[in-house]
Amino acid sequence: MHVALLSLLLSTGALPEEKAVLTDPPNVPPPITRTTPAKVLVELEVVEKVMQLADGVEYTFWTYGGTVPGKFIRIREGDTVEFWLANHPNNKLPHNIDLHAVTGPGGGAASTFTAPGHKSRFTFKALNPGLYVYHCATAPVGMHIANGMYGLIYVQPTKALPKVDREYYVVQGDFYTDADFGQKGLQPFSMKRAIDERPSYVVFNGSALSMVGDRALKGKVGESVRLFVGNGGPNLVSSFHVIGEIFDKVYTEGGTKAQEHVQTTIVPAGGSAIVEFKLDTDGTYILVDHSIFRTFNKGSLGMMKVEGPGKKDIYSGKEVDEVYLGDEAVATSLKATPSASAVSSAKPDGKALYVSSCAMCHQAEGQGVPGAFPPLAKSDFLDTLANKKRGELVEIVLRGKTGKITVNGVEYNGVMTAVAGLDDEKLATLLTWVTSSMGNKAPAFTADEVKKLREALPELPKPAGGH
Ligand code: HEC
Ligand SMILES: [Cu+2]
Repeated sequence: MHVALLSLLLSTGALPEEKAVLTDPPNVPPPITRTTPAKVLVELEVVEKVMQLADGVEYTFWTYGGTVPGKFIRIREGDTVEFWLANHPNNKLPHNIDLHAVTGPGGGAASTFTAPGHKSRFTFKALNPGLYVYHCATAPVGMHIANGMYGLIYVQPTKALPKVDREYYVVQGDFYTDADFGQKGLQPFSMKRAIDERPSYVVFNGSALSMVGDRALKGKVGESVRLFVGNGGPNLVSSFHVIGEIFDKVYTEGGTKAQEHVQTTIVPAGGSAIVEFKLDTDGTYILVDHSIFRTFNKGSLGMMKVEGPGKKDIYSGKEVDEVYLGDEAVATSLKATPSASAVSSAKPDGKALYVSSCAMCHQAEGQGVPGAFPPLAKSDFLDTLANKKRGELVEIVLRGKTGKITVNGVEYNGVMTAVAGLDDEKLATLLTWVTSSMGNKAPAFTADEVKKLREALPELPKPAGGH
């Protein structure tokens, strides 16, 4: 660049601009090699979607970028970050982001509060190096985090850590469904279990299957590995351990000082750790939360497959197996995958429609969430609709509802977005179920009736121009 122009840029403080590389778990963006600060553009999109929580178990996750954890963000100490949060128009709820790497109120939460179909921007300067959690902080906060709204942002120190052969991204999270571990089908979130801190699933990278079989992390004998480990919680503290490895170094709590020769490191909810180890010999190494029932009964199990040549002087493998007649020897064997109690519950009926279209807000038993989502169970408001204003009930589902309402003596003022994907037949089945269960009572809906009620709805005003 022309010298005069360069000095002009420097004197006005203009930083070179670049777009951050974002990656899905278990991948980490490449190390940053520049040696001076930059203005970095980060664009993150919130996507609400159904994915596998365990074998045959589905769950409606709320994500940053379509994965749990959300995209890994890598920036450098001293960078200025222009941060965009987009909320996909098909989403049902507003969201925001609190990045623990941000110095400033709420970590960006208030500045990024974004409705579906909108995007927001704020800018921050990364003052402190380290590995930080980010998460949603929209009410009910616990519910947004429990549904998978977290990820890691690494602020690479000005003096970067030594280069390693492989870097991976692993984040633990606890999940709360009504049914216990392994119940097949789409499982709704349970507010009760979340408040009681009684998860049915504790998993790495959003699924009991995220790092097993073909998806196991890979390595080769002789290589060095760095894991960027986080814990989204919302509730549990992780005792992170790799069976068969010793961490040569742990940057505890995601800071910049290292402890050496560590077996198990604590990763607090909303916290992190950077662990490093060398792959000295071959085999399969198992990533676990050493609160071990979580691993064998709730899914917190990942694998790293390390390919040979093995080093017999470091680990021999089994050398002898002969008969021994001592006192009762108790053999225990570790199972490689959590056992799923396969109880099928695929019911293409009103209840299933309720679970997939309404329960994420109104909750599995229709009990609602205080201060956010009104109850549908024994709702006097719903009773009036179902028995006297059936057209309005159809309208609420098809067009959503906002504004102050009183349900069973309690006031709500929230936003229910329109529920998509229901034809007349499905809507009739759904409404029949909602209005005749959960303590409610009303005549059944037929597809014919729903069709008539729908056609009688007043024309929708044309949506206002784009934003
Ligand atoms: C994205 C969250 C969300 C989803 C999904 C949702 N609702 Fe709602 N619902 C709300 C909110 C918030 C209100 C309160 C709106 C207000 O304050 O005006 C509400 C209000 C209602 C009401 C009136 C109040 C009451 O409790 O009786 C009914 C009836 C209702 N919803 C039915 C449903 C049905 C049926 C479905 C599924 C087809 C559904 N909702 C899906 C959030 C949701
Ligand atoms: Cu959110």
